[in-house]
Amino acid sequence: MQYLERIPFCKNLLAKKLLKLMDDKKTNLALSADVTQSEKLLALADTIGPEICVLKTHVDILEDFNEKFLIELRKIADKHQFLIFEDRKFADIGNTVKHQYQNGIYQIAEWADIINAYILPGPGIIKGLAEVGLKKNRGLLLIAELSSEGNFTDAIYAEKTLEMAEQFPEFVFGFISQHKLNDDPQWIYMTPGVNLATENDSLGQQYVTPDKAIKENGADIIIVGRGIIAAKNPLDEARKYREAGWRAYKTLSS
Ligand code: S5P
Repeated sequence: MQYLERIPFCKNLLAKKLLKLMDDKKTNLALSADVTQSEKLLALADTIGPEICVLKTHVDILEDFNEKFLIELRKIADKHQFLIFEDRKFADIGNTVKHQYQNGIYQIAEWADIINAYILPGPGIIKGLAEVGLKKNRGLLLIAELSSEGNFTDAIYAEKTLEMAEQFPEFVFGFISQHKLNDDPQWIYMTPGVNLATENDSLGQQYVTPDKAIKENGADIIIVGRGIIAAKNPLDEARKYREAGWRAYKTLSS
């Protein structure tokens, strides 16, 4: 199905917005902007912004995090029309994640459209995050499968994650996964561990190509980090991934 055809099936409002902007901008590329300086992150967001549907952050790796940075990032996101995904991977009980989401130094709920979480603590984690995020029209991705070697996210774990998502479709709108879990058009699958040039790193990361992620494994959005940000010319590289991702989607949906 094409992105626009899936919109009526989504119960989460942000998912509708995301599918619409992917179609408008003609991109299914997410940039993982894993840098440690805020100026560098802002420069990447501004340069690569026109190429992407989502910018993924790890805000806790910034050495110079400050409020001005957040205001600037939000401005750039609005200018280039992409969503911000803070890859916080929440994993605690409901009451704790609620605070981690809305309080502390980062106040993630104030600026991140998308967050993600593990189901390990049970449904309370989703309820806690939803108490904060639903009224702000945010969305949650559940981590169903990891890309790294030796991980514990087997088929049973992924199936349990899907079952949990089905209980909270107003807030959960998809998965971080390596494979599509079923054909329900409301779920958006985001796949990290994508690289055109290499198959792994020295710390267990495992990569597939955009083509494999989308055509064989059913990803909707490819998440690319070092494949773009470590390149000599990140913008040129981002365009390559964008083109590869879009071509794969078009082949499948036409
Ligand atoms: O299974 C996963 C889940 C995530 S969110 N594997 C991952 O690599 N990630 C994240 O995607 C990881 O935290 C990093 O930010 C990004 C991959 O970066 P790359 O440089 O390896 O492309």
